[in-house]
Amino acid sequence: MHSSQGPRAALVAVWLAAACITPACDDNNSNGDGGIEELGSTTCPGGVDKSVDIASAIPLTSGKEVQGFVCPLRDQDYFKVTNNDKSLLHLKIRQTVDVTPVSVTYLILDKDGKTVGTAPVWSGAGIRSFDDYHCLPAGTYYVMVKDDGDDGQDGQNPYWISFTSDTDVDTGEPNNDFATATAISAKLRLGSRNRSKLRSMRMRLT
Ligand SMILES: [Ca+2]
Ligand SMILES: [Ca+2]
Repeated sequence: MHSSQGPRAALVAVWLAAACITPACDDNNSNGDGGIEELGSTTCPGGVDKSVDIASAIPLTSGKEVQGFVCPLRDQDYFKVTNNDKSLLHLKIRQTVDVTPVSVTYLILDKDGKTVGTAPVWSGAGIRSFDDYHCLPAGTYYVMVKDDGDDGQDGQNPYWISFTSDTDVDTGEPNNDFATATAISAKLRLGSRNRSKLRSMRMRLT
């Protein structure tokens, strides 16, 4: 009896030991940070950042360009930016090479993680580079940089990101959204030149 319990107890002990050493699902992995301790320098020689969410966002200083890497796979990098009152968030993100598995793209999130801005669809050739304005109320925002498609990583070739708050020179403001759209009449107005053209067309037709 004791002899039959012995092997069973041993099996349970082995199973428990295996369960303990099996790596658990790690939130950091799903957020793109493979864990700086988990990856060697050969995978991401540029380094693995610890920016994985809004709370760990890297603060950017206006006008100062900062380097980042999309590595490891599904890496997401968060940057904290501040938009001043009555201004446009001017965002620049550029890659340094065109032959790379990574195609950078970005989202702009508010403090609650809601998407309030997106990168335009990239249709250009060559090195990917964004230089875009986003009309946003004054406040703090988070730019999340990632690979478009989440299927590329590049630990050798960085991207660069910078921002400024630029004054909006549009004299027609405010008309930035549906609520403040400028109403225009659907009535067709013909100038004197067009009226005479219309008369001559009518004469030729009759
Ligand atoms: Ca990164
Ligand atoms: Ca990251």
